[in-house]
Amino acid sequence: MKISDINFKEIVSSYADEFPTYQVLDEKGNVVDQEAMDSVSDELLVKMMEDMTWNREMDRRVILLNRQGALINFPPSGGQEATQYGAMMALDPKEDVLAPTYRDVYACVKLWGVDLLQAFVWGKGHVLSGTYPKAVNMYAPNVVVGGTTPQALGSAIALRFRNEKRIAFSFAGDSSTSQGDFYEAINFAGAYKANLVTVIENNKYGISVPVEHQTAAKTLAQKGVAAGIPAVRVDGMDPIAVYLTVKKAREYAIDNGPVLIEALTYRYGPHTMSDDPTRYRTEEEVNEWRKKDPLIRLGNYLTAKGLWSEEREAEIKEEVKAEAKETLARMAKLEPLKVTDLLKNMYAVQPQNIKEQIEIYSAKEEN
Ligand SMILES: Cc1ncc(C[n+]2csc(CCOP(=O)(O)OP(=O)(O)O)c2C)c(N)n1
Ligand SMILES: [Mg+2]
Repeated sequence: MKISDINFKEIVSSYADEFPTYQVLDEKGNVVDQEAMDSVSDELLVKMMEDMTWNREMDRRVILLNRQGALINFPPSGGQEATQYGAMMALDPKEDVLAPTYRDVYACVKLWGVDLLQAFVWGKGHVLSGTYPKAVNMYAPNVVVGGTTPQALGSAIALRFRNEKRIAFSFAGDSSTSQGDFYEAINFAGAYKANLVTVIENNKYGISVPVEHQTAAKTLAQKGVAAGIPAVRVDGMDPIAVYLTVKKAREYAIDNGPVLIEALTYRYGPHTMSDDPTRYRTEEEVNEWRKKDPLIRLGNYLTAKGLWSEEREAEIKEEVKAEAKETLARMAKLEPLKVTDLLKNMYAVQPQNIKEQIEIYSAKEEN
């Protein structure tokens, strides 16, 4: 090759071409990859539909409860269910270690053994929200942007060293990929062949900042190239495509090392309840994404097969209503949080300064 052959424009555009977007069900619910579809049981698809319906309704209810002041600081996940449920259903909750973000809390309730009460008090910063039984293999949902992948990496390296046949999995927002922590994590993961799978939930925004303002990279998947790890892009509104891609990645990661998956998705609601998305995105854009909705897509497919109905959907909505009501009643019975509760839950082995603080606050709380 000669220096005169160098074409910078071609080089940079070729990166994006490397990453086509995989899909199994198109926006109307038509199968575009029959072989992939045949590998998934009806039973699993119905469960997927039920769980995503649960999430969508719970999301709606929790938004209402926020507006009534019963719950605070909630990051809605409506729109992102295909990515969250597709990915987590491909994991093994008894074996795999999960590092979720704040937006994945409700999927952890449905699929990972977290109590709904823990999700309800999570926004209040209650210690209960981050203290799980040993059987729940997960880190507390992380608010630190870029924080989940380094956490999962630690577990993933340990799993490789011990030659265990399971993985550590992290979700990461698109903004995570603009943080140094994320690059460091995937770089180390590659070097140590860590049993790590990371799904980037690319919902196009970090609060109000669009992806195009965060990076010049045309895809986020291409960030895996520099780490020397395989990366793919998947339609994050297609739960089956996400499920099968993560399943395949999990198998690969156990034998070989890390995989990075960029899922193209969208959040319909605000970033959190204190955000006004109309200030940075148009109604047309939201409506375009709503057309890609995972519930409509999978619902159409399952209805055509006689496996889904409006009655079933209504039943689930009623269940959610009852579950939320019962959990609010449990929440009302919780003792108010004390400073010592926070201090006592900070370390497994308490350092001297924390012990001293516990003593000081215990005395105050007794009065
Ligand atoms: C290290 C760090 N910087 C800034 C913030 C404030 N913050 C909270 S969420 C958020 C945007 C995250 O966007 P993204 O990673 O795309 O996830 P999404 O909210 O879209 O799910 C920011 C900047 C934070 N929590 N942590
Ligand atoms: Mg985002």
